[in-house]
Order: sequence, then structure tokens, then C-alpha cells
Amino acid sequence: MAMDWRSERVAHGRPFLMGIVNVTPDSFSDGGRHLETTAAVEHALSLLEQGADWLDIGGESTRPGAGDVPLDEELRRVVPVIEGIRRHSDRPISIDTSKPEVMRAAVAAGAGLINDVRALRAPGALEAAAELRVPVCLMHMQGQPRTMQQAPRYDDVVVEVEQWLRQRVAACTEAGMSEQAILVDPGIGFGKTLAHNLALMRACNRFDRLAGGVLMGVSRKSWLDKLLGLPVDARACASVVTAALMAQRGMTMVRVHDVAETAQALRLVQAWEQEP
Ligand code: YH5
Repeated sequence: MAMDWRSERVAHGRPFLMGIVNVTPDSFSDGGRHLETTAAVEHALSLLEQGADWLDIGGESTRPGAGDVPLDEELRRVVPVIEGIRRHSDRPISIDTSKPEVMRAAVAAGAGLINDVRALRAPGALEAAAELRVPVCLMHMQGQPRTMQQAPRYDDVVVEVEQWLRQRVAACTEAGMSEQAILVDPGIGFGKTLAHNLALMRACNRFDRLAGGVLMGVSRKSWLDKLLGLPVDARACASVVTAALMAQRGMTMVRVHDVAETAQALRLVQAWEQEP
């Protein structure tokens, strides 16, 4: 796929809006596999109606403290959901995974972007992504999901994340991927304190020159609790405001739960920026 995020972003006039579709047992009622798939597909289609440009399908919980999901279980979760969405829509779908087998099955089912919180470091992941010829998002994480929030430490978080992402982009281009097709992501909440997250958000446009563009995922994460004292079900408004700030800083894509409200915010920033 010929993909150039920078020119696509200019033509779009605002960041691409990626709606989150979690396909984990805690996300949709555990009434069995079929009901879980149906609920996830319905949720995905409703996010498209609310204005999502992309859908991010994830079957592995990467929240702090979460455990590993076996390959066959992850495949059983995500592949039927991608197939189900594809029966109703040809909108772009992203697969949130670190496993090369899931990348292959998801792209075969219709996914057009690999979003990997481990930045293609799993054995075989880099090769799979290069062969599949779809764009990728490389995210920074310090440590592993289970323990990453225990004692995050950096001398200079912005410099270290930038250098780390530069090396992952180089690994991808050496494997034959095109630099314009790569998004980088500083990984808000992935092995970071509140101060680290704020420094990275403040500096988010510095990461733009590393590859084709920048994706940010801040939605409903616990930095909002640390800053504002909000439980998870009260974080939507602050998440939407943050998305507007990221739009103003020229981000390529924002990954969010609250799609309808974020779509309003992004259109508002776009109107605000329009030349008379
Ligand atoms: C991301 O930033 N994040 S999964 C904990 C929460 C709320 C939300 C309740 N995948 C990212 O969304 N992919 C995830 O507290 C991601 N960037 C990219 N590219 C974590 C998540 C979340 C975790």
C-alpha cells in the first residue's frame, strides 16, 4: 500500500480519529464468544457513525498489570470482529497486536495498519510487518505491561523516547518499509509518571520528524486521575480537551474512546485554524 501520512493529514485538515474497539472479556459482557463478537462489531459500527476515521481492534489487554493472552485466544477474539466489520464497512481498520501471527491473520481479514505497543520487537514481528506492506505505528514503552508503572525512570524522557523511536524507525526502514508509512507514538502511560507524560505531550510535535507522523493515545488513561482526581468513567471531558490540544499541535492521529465528542473537538480546531 502506498501510504504517506503527512500528505494524507494535510488533505484531511485535522488529525485522523482512531476509535478504540477492545475485544477483551472485561470489555463486552461475557455471554459467550458469539455475543462478544456481535457486541464488538456493533460498537465498532457505532464508532464509525460517530465519526471515527479508523477503528483500532485489540484483543490483548495492555493496561498496567495485565497478563499475557495466548495466541489462539487473541486470534479468536480479533479475527471474527474484523471480518464482521468488513461485512458492513470498508473503512480502514488497525490491528493492535504484538504477535506476528495475529498481524498476518488480521491483514488477511482486512486490517490496513499494524499498531504495536511493543514496536515490532517480538520475534518475527518486524519481518511479518515488512512482508504485509501495510503502514505501522511504533509505540514507546519502558518495561513490560505487568510492571511498567512500578518505577519509571529517565534522565531526559523526551530525548530518550525520541532516540528509542528513531532506532525502531531505522530497524523498519532497514527491513524495507517506507518511512512515510510509519507512525511513531511516545506511549503515554507506558512506563511513565505524570511528569513524564506531561513532558511528552508538551513535546509531541518533536516526534513528527522521525517518520511519517505521530499518533497519540491519551484517552481515559490514569494520568488524568493523577492530575485531576478522576475515576475512569469521569475522564471523557478531559480526554476530549487533550485531543483538541493535540490537534492544534498537528498530530497525525488520535486514539480515543469518546469518538462523537472528539470528532466535534477536532472539527472545532480545524475551523479555528481555517484561513478566512
Ligand atoms: C497508545 O497510547 N494505548 S492500550 C489504561 C486506561 C485507559 C486506556 C483506564 N494501545 C495505546 O488505551 N496504542 C493502548 O486506564 C495503544 N498508543 C497506541 N498506538 C491502553 C489504553 C488504556 C489503558
